[in-house]
Amino acid sequence: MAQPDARSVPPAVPTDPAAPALLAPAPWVEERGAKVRITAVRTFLTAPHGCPHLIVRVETNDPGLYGLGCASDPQRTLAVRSVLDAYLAPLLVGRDPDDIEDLHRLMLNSAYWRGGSITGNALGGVDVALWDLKAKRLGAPLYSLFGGRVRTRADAYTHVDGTDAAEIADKVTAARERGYRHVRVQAAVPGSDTYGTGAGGTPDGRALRHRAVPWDSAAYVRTVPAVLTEVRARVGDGTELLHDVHERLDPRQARDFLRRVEGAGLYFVEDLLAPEDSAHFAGVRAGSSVPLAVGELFSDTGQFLALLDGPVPVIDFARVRIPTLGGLTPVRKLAAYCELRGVRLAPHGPADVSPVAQAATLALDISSHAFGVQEAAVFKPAVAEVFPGTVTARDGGLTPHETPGHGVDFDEAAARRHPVPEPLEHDRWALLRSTDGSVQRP
Ligand code: GCO
Ligand code: MG
Repeated sequence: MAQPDARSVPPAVPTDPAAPALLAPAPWVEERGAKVRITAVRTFLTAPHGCPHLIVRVETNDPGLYGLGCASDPQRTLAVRSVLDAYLAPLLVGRDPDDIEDLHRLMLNSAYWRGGSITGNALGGVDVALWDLKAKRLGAPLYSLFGGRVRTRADAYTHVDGTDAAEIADKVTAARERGYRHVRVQAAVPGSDTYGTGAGGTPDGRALRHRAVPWDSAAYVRTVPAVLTEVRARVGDGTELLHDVHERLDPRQARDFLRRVEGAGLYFVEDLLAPEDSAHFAGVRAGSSVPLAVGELFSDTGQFLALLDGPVPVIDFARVRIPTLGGLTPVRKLAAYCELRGVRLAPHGPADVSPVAQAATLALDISSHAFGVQEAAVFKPAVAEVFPGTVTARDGGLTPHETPGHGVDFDEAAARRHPVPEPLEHDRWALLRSTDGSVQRP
């Protein structure tokens, strides 16, 4: 039968499930006589935590068999959804969901041009759903497909922030009492915008149209290392303290920051440099013993290789974000390489990563020797209503479900009760300017 003209624009909604896939299935599928077929790839937008979550549901001709993935990119939600609805859904309908590697490469090639967070998150959403589906078919928890457990739980870190060392130290102590051994500390800087200290919106939750104060790198470098060092003095050595620079320093300022913060004994400093300045990690690293974590802004696993290769890796932790990197399929390969290179995983996981993605990440955490620590979102109560099975940290750790799949479900009716805000606030990171008026990396 003649294949439809490959130049025809794919429908925005899945084609008739009984129709053959747009392009010929893999050669072996017919011989295998596989019975399960993808009948739809559906996308859902919901915001029970306030930030938009984009969920992918891969459905099959077995009504009870479906997989769930997360394609959440708060900055480009509608673009990612369009890639899924207009391009990936029609490509996948009619195919056998079993051959995840084949389908991942098929989806990647279908875009032709590589990379970017929009493509990454769209592929990532489908990929996690396919792994969830496969595990459900096999009746096994997802981590079991990755070789089983290597640890009982994934150590997690929580966030605290404040204006002075005394206040922050009290919050660190409170986090310890909740069982966390790892705590990320962010400190406000008088007269400067700062990341992670609640300056992201107005008191009534409206999106900022501009930042009230500019970012002042010099003030940040003068202030924050001293606060972190005093927090360490107050809380003692029993707690792992982390800090996120959030890509706001240039290489010179980064070297100065590390010199000043040596005495705080940090577990890691995150995003010390912007991705565009990654070539400077080797030089920055040479002058300091402070552990470095980077990667949440990377949309291709290849961006890590420059930091992992060479005589000695120039980072200590890979901050992988599974949706953005295209799902578990590529990230599992990166995790294996990290293990070989002695670099630890510190997967990204604030509240703008949905509980579906968190559960998928947890399957990797629990089965990889490279795992180090997991960022753990503290979700609002409504999240568990939309995502039954949401994993929450207990005593500073996360434990995966033993049920088949990643263990998190999706309640469509509940999701509709928590619609995404209109218009979608997506330019929070474009509003920041530095003291000289130039646009500041967020
Ligand atoms: C982190 C990250 C987040 C990002 C957010 C962007 O370390 O958790 O830096 O806070 O800013 O995920 O959408
Ligand atoms: Mg970060």
